[in-house]
Amino acid sequence: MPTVRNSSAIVGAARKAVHLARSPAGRRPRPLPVWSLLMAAGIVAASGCGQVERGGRGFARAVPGASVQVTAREYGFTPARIDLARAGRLRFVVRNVGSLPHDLRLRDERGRELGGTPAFERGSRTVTFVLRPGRYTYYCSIGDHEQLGMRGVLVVRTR
Ligand SMILES: [Cu+2]
Repeated sequence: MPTVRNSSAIVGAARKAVHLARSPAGRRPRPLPVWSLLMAAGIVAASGCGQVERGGRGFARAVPGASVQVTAREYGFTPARIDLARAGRLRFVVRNVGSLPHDLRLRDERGRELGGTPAFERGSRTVTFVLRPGRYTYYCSIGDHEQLGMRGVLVVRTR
């Protein structure tokens, strides 16, 4: 977490310096290149106080015909794993709680695209799949979001 420590306030009577250090421009961290965000993500996730985390969390069980609520954010889906008891229909209700546009798309284990939601910025979108047994990946197709953690595993059981 970038913080501004104002040592000049302690050292001197330099009121002007204090003012400068406390100005909004001084406080606001500059935009970071992607590599440093990646590095920071690990630290932030460990300290548990950040908005940028890498990867999703949680696990959900569903039965055919059910809806599963999935939240999308930078950068992960929650739950990050879904278990469908057997083949059938599954509806994703995807809520974007992040600050960037996201989508949720699905591919099978051969990498075939099975569709998904459009990219959206606020609120929810739904998408329904009719699924055979197997292992699927749901992911965000925007930019490098998948590599940053927006990926989950859906397993459809045989029985
Ligand atoms: Cu995304």
